[in-house]
Amino acid sequence: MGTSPDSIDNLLHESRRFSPPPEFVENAVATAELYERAAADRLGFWAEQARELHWHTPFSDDRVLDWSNPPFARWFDDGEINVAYNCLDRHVEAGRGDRVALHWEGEPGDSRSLTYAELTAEVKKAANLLAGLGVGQGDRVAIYLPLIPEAVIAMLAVARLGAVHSVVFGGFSAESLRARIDDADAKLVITADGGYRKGKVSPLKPAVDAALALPDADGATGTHTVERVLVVKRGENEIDWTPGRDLWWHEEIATVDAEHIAQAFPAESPLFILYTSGTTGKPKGILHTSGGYLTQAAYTHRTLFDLHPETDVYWSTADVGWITGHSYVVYGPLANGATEVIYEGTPESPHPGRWWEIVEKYKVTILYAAPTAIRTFMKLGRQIPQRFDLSSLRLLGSVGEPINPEAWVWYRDVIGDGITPIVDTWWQTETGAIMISALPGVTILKPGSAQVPVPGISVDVVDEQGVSVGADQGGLLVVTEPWPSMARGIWGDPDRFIDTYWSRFGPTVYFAGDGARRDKDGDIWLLGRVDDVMNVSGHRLSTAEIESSLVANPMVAEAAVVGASDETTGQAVVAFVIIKQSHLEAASAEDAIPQLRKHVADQIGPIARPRDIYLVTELPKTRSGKIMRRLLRDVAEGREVGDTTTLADTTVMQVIATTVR
Ligand code: 6R9
Repeated sequence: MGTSPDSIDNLLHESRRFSPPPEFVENAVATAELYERAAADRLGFWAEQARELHWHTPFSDDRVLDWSNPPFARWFDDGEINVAYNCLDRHVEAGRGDRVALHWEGEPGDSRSLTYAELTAEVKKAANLLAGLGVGQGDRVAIYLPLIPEAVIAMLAVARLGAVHSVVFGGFSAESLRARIDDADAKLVITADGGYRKGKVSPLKPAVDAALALPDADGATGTHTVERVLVVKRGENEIDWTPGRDLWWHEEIATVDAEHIAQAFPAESPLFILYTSGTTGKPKGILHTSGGYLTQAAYTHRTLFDLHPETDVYWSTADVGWITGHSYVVYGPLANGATEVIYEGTPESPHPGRWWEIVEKYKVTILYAAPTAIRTFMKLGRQIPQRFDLSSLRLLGSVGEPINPEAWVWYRDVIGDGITPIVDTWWQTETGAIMISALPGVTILKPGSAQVPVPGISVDVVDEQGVSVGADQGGLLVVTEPWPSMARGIWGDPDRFIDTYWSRFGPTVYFAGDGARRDKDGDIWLLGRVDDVMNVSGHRLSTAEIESSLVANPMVAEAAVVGASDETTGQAVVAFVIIKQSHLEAASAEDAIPQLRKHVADQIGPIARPRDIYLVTELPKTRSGKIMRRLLRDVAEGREVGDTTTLADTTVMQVIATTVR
């Protein structure tokens, strides 16, 4: 089956354009000149970005990139660096120790702010604590924590020692946690008794106990690699204790030395492993290293979020269990000396205005969130954010999925007061940092399009043969030149790394797995994962385009589209739609469904008209906000629903399955 969505013209007829406000342009960090510099001397440009960091041992000009053994790149490889030093001590030594690094907000409303000096002191102690437990260069540490300051402290302490962290989402099951511990041979697990989610304490330590009690692949118990479990007290929930193995963080940290000198590590030292939940098969442990990763995380954070660290208050709503939490909660912002907000809980706890209350409280200026959250707020209605003072916001970001033009415009109008630029940032766990995004203050924005590669990055949209497609054509997104924050492999499985990403179009072309279209201006529109592309009577349709069309209808808050097998058309379009609160009474299901089918046919073409539309109240999503279309496809095809363990709310599928049957 073909995979590129290339057959229907004008699928996206979005013509709205937004220029940056003049005051924004005047003070913008990014300038159009960045493109020229990067194009004139790509490696020189990246070396310049890398030199914004502190190098214990500078790298040589002729060692910027070693690409002699693709796809295993080496960047700045004779340089030595300490990632945590760059995020902490450097700012304190430069006299910025009194600046707030973290404003942490707990879900129940407790809060704690740490300056750079305080955060540095905490990380030094934590590094001594971990070193005392035998953690050293190259050792793997699993982190299974809620979003509390200790999550950031633990990650930086591991990095400071040249060890490797593997952060596992607090929402993952004991089985998933154990699989990740085993794959990485972690010797230490850092967890909490529990954390707050949706107004309740959600236990974590019991899942660690259960994970470590599970039999290994050969059926044997007690064979795991974990020597110690370090437990942060947060939820105050009852937990079991294994003496000799389990240790309280607060007790141990009280006994260690406060001073710790950061050592230099080679630029290519592993920094972290992060597992991506593939649709099938064993999760992939994506490996990132130090110097190149930090270079691109910091550079993109500074330029794409227009960071003015003295005055901005930045908030990325991502959890640290997601790549966005690594690059744009921990490493990018802290390397840049930003003041940022981190929030433990869910957007609706204890009330649906919680996020906007936090924006008002901390006078957040830059907000980075996922389209799924934006659509949820659209569903609830603009009167909720309008109750809060959001006038501090001056830049908005989006990540995780294509943002439908309607959601984009709503975000700008309602949250951004009709003036803030929006950066729609495309990237992946594997790319480590943002790859495609508008430059705020430079690019004229198009709602729904991620637009242009970041200066220094080279991407293309190609057909099945790897040939660049023309204007207004769809195809597959590829990255054609190596980049500093690229994954260095899949942990323990170099062949799978090559097979998955570097074999389809040759050993130096990165296949991202996303469909994309380039419009007449050369701007890139992401069309969703290639496996989300449908083939209806030989026409290739993208789930993202039909979803955007549905969301553009005033009745619709959210939509998920899947291709279900169909005897006559090969696949048929099946849509799951959430109707906005304000339209629920007005529209009866009998009226809404035919209207929406017609709407899609009118907007895109009769071929895209959904065969079935189901009205639902929730969609199945992962904790990073991605709709799990695989599960909806199971429902649409009348199958038993598959593995739901990575869903944020595992009950959603039962509700949907009942609605449909
Ligand atoms: C950062 C992150 C990667 C996949 C990626 C793509 C989708 C992310 C997007 C986007 C369209 C954007 N994606 N950002 N699609 N526009 N701005 O999400 O990493 O969890 O590894 O997911 O997410 O499909 O391939 P990760």
